[in-house]
This record gives sequence, structure tokens and C-alpha cells, in this order.
Amino acid sequence: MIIDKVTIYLRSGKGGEGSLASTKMSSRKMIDSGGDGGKGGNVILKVSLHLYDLSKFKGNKKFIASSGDSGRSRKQSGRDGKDLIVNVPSGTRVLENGKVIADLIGEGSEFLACRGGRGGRGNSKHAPIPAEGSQEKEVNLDYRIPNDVAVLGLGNSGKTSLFNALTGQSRKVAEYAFTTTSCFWANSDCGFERFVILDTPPFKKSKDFQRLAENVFLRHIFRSKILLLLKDETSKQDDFLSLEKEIAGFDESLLKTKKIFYLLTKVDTIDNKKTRKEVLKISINNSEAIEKLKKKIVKGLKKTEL
Ligand SMILES: Nc1nc2c(ncn2[C@@H]2O[C@H](COP(=O)(O)OP(=O)(O)OP(=O)(O)O)[C@@H](O)[C@H]2O)c(=O)[nH]1
Ligand SMILES: [Mg+2]
Repeated sequence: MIIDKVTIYLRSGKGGEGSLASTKMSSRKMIDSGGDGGKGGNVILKVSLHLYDLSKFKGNKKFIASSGDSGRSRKQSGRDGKDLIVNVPSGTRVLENGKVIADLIGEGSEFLACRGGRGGRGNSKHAPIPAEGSQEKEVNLDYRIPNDVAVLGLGNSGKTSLFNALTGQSRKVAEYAFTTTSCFWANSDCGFERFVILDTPPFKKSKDFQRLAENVFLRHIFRSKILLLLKDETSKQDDFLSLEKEIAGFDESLLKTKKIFYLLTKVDTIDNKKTRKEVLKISINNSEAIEKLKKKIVKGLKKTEL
């Protein structure tokens, strides 16, 4: 199971106090010689490509950077506090009080969540200034897997088989529903083009009041550009309609903002049956059809980039 939501507490370091020291000079005159305090450490959230979900936050939810040291006599400055880098997976949104304050995608992407306090000024600079305090906040991390294409369908409709055929992976496939219980993703190559495909667990049909609780994996398709909706050839129901209803029930904007490909799967098991014009017929045993689908996806992705 991937962990895709956590709440964590962040606090930057306080600035070190400026020193109020005096030093006796050879002329026996006393001069103010207090050094400045060091700056407090920042808390920075930064993408690490080695993380694939938020499970590392299960046991550790508090991140506190160190404070700056106080200044000392003879104009000696205090040491700065160390910045605290908190690594997160690519695709992490940071929310404070329900508002998105950062969306971290891609290598090197980072966000200064809490700024360290400025160090106080010592009296050697004539006008001492008090040190700044720390900043603190509680943030929600919301991980949404970066992907281009999501494979969606009812149980046993052939999602993982298609995912494997498109990516060369060998994820578990079986002839019963709910073989897949969690999202996973992989690259698919088509000539010089590469895109990321997301396989998903099957839809649970939700009762109205349960909508948001069911099919929570749909949160990851907010990032998808293309949705592949799968219908098992043998299904007598209008699965496409059921899927669209569930997606719209989760969030109405999803169907309007994504490109949708309707795919009829396992067509090798039937004779040439008539289908709706816009429905693509697919069989994982037909490599030509798989390549054709890849090309169509690349074309579709290019259009969404315009
Ligand atoms: N003949 C044929 N069988 C297929 C094809 N695609 C999938 N299957 C079979 O259909 C069954 C279900 O395939 P899966 O890929 O596990 O289906 P799924 O939608 O991922 O299932 P869940 O993860 O449980 O929702 C397996 O027995 C597959 O071998 C196909 O194109 N042709
Ligand atoms: Mg599956």
C-alpha cells in the first residue's frame, strides 16, 4: 500500500542572540565588542527521486532545524544553524490550512517551508538588534503520482495486462477481480518518446454518500493527461458509463480536463464484433495493436501540451 497523505510539523531555527560584551583596550578604554548571533537553520522540502511515497513519515513527523549560536565578545559571531532538508517524493503537494503552498515535481525541486530567524546584532555595531524567532507550521503532504496516462476499469477488465504490455513490466495478473490493490507506474517507450503509465486498482461502485471514501486512488489521476477507460469485451453492462459516473462522482472536473480513450479489451476472444466508432479494440496478444495504441497516446500527449 502506498502512503499518500501525512501531516507533519516543521520549525526553523531561532536566530542566535547578539552579544553585549565589552573589552578593555590597551588604552584602558572599554569598547563594546559583542559579536552578532548566527542565523537559524531553514526547513526546506526537497524532491528526492529515491522516494516513491510518504511512508518514511510514518514514524517521524516533527522536523526542527537548529538555532543559531549567540555572538561572543571580541566581535566573534555565533555559528549559523544548519538547514534541515526534508526529502519528499516527486509529485508531493504541500498544503497549509487546506491551501496548496507548493507542488514539488521533478529532480531538484524545493520549497523553503520555514525560514530560519535572523541572528541578533551585537553591540560592537553600536545599535544592537534582537534576534529573530523561529517559524513553525503544520503542513499536509499530499502525494500525487506524476504520470501521463492512467489505466482505469472495473475488476478483471485487463488493466494490468495492458499496463504490462505497454511497459514491459510483469505485474501480477489473474482471472479474478481485485488482483491489483494499489497504484503502480512505469515508463513506456515509443520510439524516442517516453511517457509514464499508471495502473490502478479496480473501481468499487460507490453508494452516493460514500463517494469520496471509495476509489481514493482517483486522486492520482489529477496529474494524468490521458485516461484509458477499459471495458472487458465479455461485459454486458455499459461499463464506460459506470466508469464515467464514478469519476465524475469523485470530481466533476476530471472528465472535462482529460483526454479519454475508450478501449474494449480481450478482443482476441471474440469474432469481429461491432462496437461504437470511438472505441479502440485491444488484445494484449496483438503486438501491432499495442504499438498502435502507444503511437496514439504519444499523439494525444503532444496535443495536450499545445
Ligand atoms: N485473451 C485475453 N485475455 C486477457 C487479455 N487481457 C487480459 N486478459 C486476461 O484477463 C484476466 C484479468 O486480467 P488483469 O490484467 O489481471 O485484469 P485487471 O483489470 O488488472 O484486474 P484487477 O487488477 O483485479 O482489477 C487475466 O486472466 C488476463 O490473462 C487479452 O487481451 N486477451
Ligand atoms: Mg490489475
